[in-house]
Formats: sequence, C-alpha cells, structure tokens
Amino acid sequence: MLRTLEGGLGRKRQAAPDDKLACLTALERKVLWLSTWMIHNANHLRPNRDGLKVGGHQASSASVATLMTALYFDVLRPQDRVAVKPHASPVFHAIQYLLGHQTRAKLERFRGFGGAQSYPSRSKDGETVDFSTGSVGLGVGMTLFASLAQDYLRLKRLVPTDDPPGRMIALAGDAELDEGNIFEALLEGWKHDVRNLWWVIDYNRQSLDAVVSDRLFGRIDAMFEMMGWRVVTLKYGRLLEAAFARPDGHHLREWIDACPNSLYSALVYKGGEGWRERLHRDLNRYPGIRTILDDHDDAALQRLMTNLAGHDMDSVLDAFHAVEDDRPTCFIAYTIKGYGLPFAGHKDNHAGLMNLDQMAAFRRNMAVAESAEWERFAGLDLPAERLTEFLEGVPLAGSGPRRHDAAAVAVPPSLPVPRGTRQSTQEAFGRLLGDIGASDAALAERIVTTSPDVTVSTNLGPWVNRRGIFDRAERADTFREEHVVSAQRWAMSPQGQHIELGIAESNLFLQLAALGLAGPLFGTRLLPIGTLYDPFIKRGLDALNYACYQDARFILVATPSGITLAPEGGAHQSVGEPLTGLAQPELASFEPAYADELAVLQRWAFEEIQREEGQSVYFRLSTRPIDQPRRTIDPDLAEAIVAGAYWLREPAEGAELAIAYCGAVAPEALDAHQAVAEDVPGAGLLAITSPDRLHHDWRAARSRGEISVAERLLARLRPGAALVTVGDFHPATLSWLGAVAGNAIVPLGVDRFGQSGDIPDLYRAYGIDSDAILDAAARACLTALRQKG
Ligand SMILES: Cc1ncc(C[n+]2csc(CCOP(=O)(O)OP(=O)(O)O)c2C)c(N)n1
Ligand SMILES: [Mg+2]
Repeated sequence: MLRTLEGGLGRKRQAAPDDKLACLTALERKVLWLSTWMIHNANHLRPNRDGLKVGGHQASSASVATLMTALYFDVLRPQDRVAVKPHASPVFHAIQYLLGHQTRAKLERFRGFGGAQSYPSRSKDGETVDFSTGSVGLGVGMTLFASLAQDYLRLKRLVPTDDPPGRMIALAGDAELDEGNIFEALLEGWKHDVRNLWWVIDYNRQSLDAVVSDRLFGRIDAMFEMMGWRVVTLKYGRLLEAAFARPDGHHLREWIDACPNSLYSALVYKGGEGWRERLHRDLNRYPGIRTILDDHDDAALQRLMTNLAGHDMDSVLDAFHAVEDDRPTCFIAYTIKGYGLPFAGHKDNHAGLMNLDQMAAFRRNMAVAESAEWERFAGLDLPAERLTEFLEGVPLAGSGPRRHDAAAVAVPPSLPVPRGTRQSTQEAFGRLLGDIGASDAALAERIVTTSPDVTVSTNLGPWVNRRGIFDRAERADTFREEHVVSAQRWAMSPQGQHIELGIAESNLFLQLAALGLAGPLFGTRLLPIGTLYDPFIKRGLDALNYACYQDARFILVATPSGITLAPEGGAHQSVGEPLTGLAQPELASFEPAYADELAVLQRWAFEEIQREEGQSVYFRLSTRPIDQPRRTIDPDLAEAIVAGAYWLREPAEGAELAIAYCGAVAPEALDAHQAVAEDVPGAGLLAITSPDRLHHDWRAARSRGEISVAERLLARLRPGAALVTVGDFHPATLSWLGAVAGNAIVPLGVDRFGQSGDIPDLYRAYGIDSDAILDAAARACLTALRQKG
C-alpha cells in the first residue's frame, strides 16, 4: 500500500537536532491547542447575536498541525509562497500569532467581522497570506501557475536571480484532488516543465461527507509520477517503524497496509481498547504481536497505532529537508483527521466541534490553565525563553515584508486608434496590441498575454508575431523553417511574451491570477492580458472569481461574444456574461462598440490594473465589422467612455425618448434612432460602453449624496420620458436604468440562445434589430404618455 519514506528520495534519514525537534514538538502542541481554542472561543464563548452556527474545522486543523508547524517554523524560506488548505485557517492564524505576525484580538474574533478569516485571505487577512484559499482545488492549482510566473520573470531577468527561486507550496486536503482543475493544472504544468513546486497532501482519507474510497489509493502517486513529479510518501512514524522492527512486527505492518480506510478510521475513533480487541482477533497467533500488545496500555496503544508519519515531526522534517532540487514534488503525508481530539477518525467529524466537557478535558490534557488560553507558551514543558529564542531564529520570523512594492509601468497618454473605416472591436484589439508589440515602449516589455488555445482566433496573432511565445527552452518554428507559408509565427523561447495554454479556461484564470500578482509576489509588475471566447468564461467562473478575490490584476478580453458571432454561433453564444461583469467585485467590465472607444479603454485599463485601489478589467468584444464614426476623441469624451456612457446623438432638452445601446448592436440603434427622429424630434441616442461602471457609479454616488453619471445623462430627458435599452446580452444588464430617473423603460436583449444564422435573422428572432427597437420605442412612448396623462 505504500512506498517507504526513503523510497521516494534515495537519501538517508538524518535526525533533526534534538533541541530543534523539542521546540518544534512543543510548538506543534501549541498550534493544535490555539487552533482548537480559537474555534471553541468563536462558537461557545462569544456572544451569538443571530443564532447561526459559527463553525470552524477542529478536525481538519488537527490533521495538518504537524505538517504546518514543520513548514512554517523550520522549512520555509522567506521567498517561498504557500497556499494553505482552506479548513486549516485556524492553524495558519495560530502559527502567525506565534511568529508575532497576528494579533490576539484577531484570533479572539476568528470568523467575526474584522477578525481572522474563516479561510486564509490575501485581501482580508493581509500580508501573511500568500494565496487565498476557500474553493477547494483552486489554491493548489494557483501554486503551479505562480511557479510558472516566477519562471517567466526569472528567465527574462526581470527579477534578481542571485537568490534561489521561491518554492510554491500547496498544503492540500486529499479531497481537493477530486477537483478537475487539479488535473488540468497538472497537465499544463507538465507541458511547461514547471519547477519549484511542492504539493503536500494531508492524506487523512476523509473528505466532508465520509471516508474516501480505498480504490483511490495507488492512483494518486501514479498520476503525479506520470506527470514527472517526485512522489514522497510519508506513511509510518518512528513509533510504528520501531514496532515493525520487533519480532513479528512485519505482520502488524501488513495488517495496517491491508486495513480498509473505513476500518482504520473507526478504530482510531474507538481508541486503545478497540485496537486491542481487533488486533487480538486478527493477529493473536503471532507471539511477537501479543508481546507488543502487552507492552502497551490503552493510551500507549492508541498512540502507537495512530503514529502516522504526517504526525511524526521527525519524519516530516526529514522528508521536507531531503528535497534539494527544483523537481516538482508531491508529499503524500498520512494523517488522521481530528488527530489528538476526541472525534479523531470519526467519519462525521468534518464540521464537528468539541463540546464544553470535551474542551475541559482537552485543556487539562494540554495543561493550559484557565485564563491562560491565549498565552503563547502556557502548558508547554520547555521554558518560554527557549521557545522565544527559537521563534526568533525561524527564517520567516524576522524576514522583511512578504509583499513587494513593485514600481509602476509607465503608460503612454494615448494609444493610436486602430485604422479602418469599418472594423470589429476584436480586429481593433488585435491591431492595438500588434502596434504596442511593434513599439519599444516600456509598456510593451511588461505585457504578457495568455490564452487557452484561442490565441489566433481571438486576434492575439499580431502581438505573438512580434513578441513570440514563452518557453523555458528555445524551440524553433518548424513550419517556418520548412518554408511552409503561415501568417502566424510560432517560435518559442524564454524571451517570448505569450504563454500558450491548452484548452482549460480554469487554467487561464489561475494563470492570470498568478501573473496578476507578480508585483506583490515577486517584486516586478506584469501587465497580463488573457483572451478567451466570451461564453467560456462560465467554464472558469470560479477561478475568475478566485483571481478577483485575491486582487490579482489583469485584463480579460472575451471575444467573440453574444449571438452576434451569428453563423459561428449556436452553442457558442453568450448571454449572461455581462451580468457577470456587472456583479463580479474587483472587475470592471466594458463592451465598447467602436475602435476609438477601445483605444481609450485599453489605455485606461493598463493604468487601472496598476492603481492601488484599482481593479481588473474585462472587455467583451465582437467579431462584427461595423462602420466607424469619423471623430477625434477629446478628453471629455474619453472620460465619458471610461465612465460608461455618452450621448452619441444629444437629445433635445426635455426630450420624450432616448435609445440606449451597448456594443455590437450600434448599427441597429443608429438606424432606429434615425427612423424615430421623424416622429419624436429631439430623441437621444445614448452610447453605453459599460453597464457595470454606470451601475456602480449610480449606487456609489447615491450613497454619497451626489448625482451619478447616469442621472446626469438622463436628466436631459423629460422626467418620465420613454427609454429603450438594447444590447446583445440579457436585458437585465441595462433594465435597471429605468430606476435611475423613473423613465418608462422597455429593455431589449437576449434571453434565449442556441441557434446559428446570420445577423439579420438572429437579431430579428431575438428581438434586437431596428424594427424591434422601433417597436419598443413606440411601446415605451405610449407608457410614458399614459403615465404623464
Ligand atoms: C469548490 C468547493 N466545493 C465544496 C466545498 C465544501 N467543502 C469544504 S471542505 C470539503 C472537503 C474537504 O476535504 P479535504 O480536502 O480532504 O480536507 P480535510 O479532510 O483536510 O478537511 C468540501 C467538500 C468547498 N469548500 N469548495
Ligand atoms: Mg481529507
């Protein structure tokens, strides 16, 4: 069932010096106590105002206390970065507290407002958290892409390379391996020859609901090995190894090796008596085993039988310190969920909390006096001075800030408008980026693009032709060398500035998250741009949310979009993504119609993603070529484009009607506006570049008691005037505009999808063509009249 510890490493064990081991063992005990107490305090001792369970995971925390103690107090170097499994948040906070990087007040408010967070959070817990976790699997995948980002910077010498690279480390729950994104990431990592990556798996063989299947065993290590990883299995601790070495001891090893996960867990829960009864039954014929049983009282037998290597400090330290190269390494550390707590091993322990009596017993066991619960060294059998001294010497303790302040990248005052009297926003994007790629602007050096196998079809081609594809090794463009004509150069090198990914949108967002944190993580800013088809945002939505939650900064270009991709459409049509853009915190979304708008917005985005209080930016672009306005954009108009809307055709003061459009439906809106002008003179045509920014500003301005952009624009109309909104997206994206100034609104848009056709047919079928707009205008005017009368 396992390979031994040495099996994966081919290196002899070295005992950790006694003093260090004693300190780490004492701190491990303290970490277990503090994490458990923190949760207990939050659930039982703080006033509960709403009757809701507070929760926290005592069992998940106990499972990983040894591994994390070893890492944080001994193994980690300042440049290493860690993603901690979400449910070990209390352990993480306890460790930071002992290191002097977390306050007692925050621990006392664990899971309370402003307190230590339920799940480690970069943005809410601050400095100490390298990667947020919470949605299982994503933090693990994130470390892989962070390692790629580090390679990208180091191979280009964009960061100092005198110090060794940081190791990107995930402390993963074993059930996290059920998440598909893990496998997507593994495959991508293999393709990119990823290095400096450790995944430490807390192999407690339990997930949330139950004990995991035995059949899984043997698959995990094979899978990692297939991807070129080293696998180090930590199964048995020193006590068990010593027992196995006794006469007949190998029978005990064989028995445990063959023991189903569920039975092992149940016996852990039952304790010494349970083990004794079972081992008597199964192994009584071996005199050596009988002696082992006789030599152990119930407590000692429980200690022996639960002595898995993931709880054996010496074994854990050995395993970590034995890895000295940069090969990705997976540590499979056998542990017990709830180790050392009364519900250890119980299959229902995931959300289990110790009750008051159990806590009282645990406190006695830990020798912590009442009112000394938060004391850093209470109940430990080493003097406080010795532990203080030890903690001061921990590599992470005195190291500088974990987050770098990276210098800003200069953005030119304007970007040239892509030429062309008729073009799509997608074409404009390709030209804009191609032009930047051809320039020697500082900006161009820091842009890095990435795409999940849609580089060419999202129009990143011109940029890639200029800047090349990133790879650790130089790889020739074979088609070019063979003189086969192709518009696309595909040579790879460490200088390349495009990271080509396989088709896995979740990987795209994790890669953007990692590149978008290059500044704080590694000290040099990158300006990442990721492209994908708009509908496939949904495929990676949780990873996108994850990237935004960490405040990673990137530009997302989603194209083609909507039903406007028409004949190519059908299942590829996107409907609800603008609502995602509207609702996603830390992401400003835009849907420009014209190339000159995009040039303004693209420039703004490069600044916005670098602003302290800025955010990431999402552009929803289209493949539909449309006639471009002949105009120059003055600063006022540029400001309005960024703010989200401007009058393309000014309404007369007190006008009775306006049509508000967004994105690729501009030609239909223009046609309808022209037609309606005969009946409703002075009707306005509002160009909306960002429903998201308008909406955000509307609410923010209201709360400040100011007049919002949308209110100011709509104030040109007669109060209660008719308003038609239209876009190639769900009508709810703009229907809220009716509430801004009380207009009689008819929101048009798409609320069904899935049919191919050309634009005239589809716009008619889904009700966003000029006739539909005219019809809506008539209805809105009628309503407005009725309300007026
Ligand atoms: C994406 C996602 N789905 C579901 C959950 C709910 N959930 C929280 S923990 C957990 C099981 C975790 O098991 P494991 O990773 O083995 O952690 P441990 O046993 O160490 O608690 C689940 C399903 C989640 N946090 N994220
Ligand atoms: Mg588990």
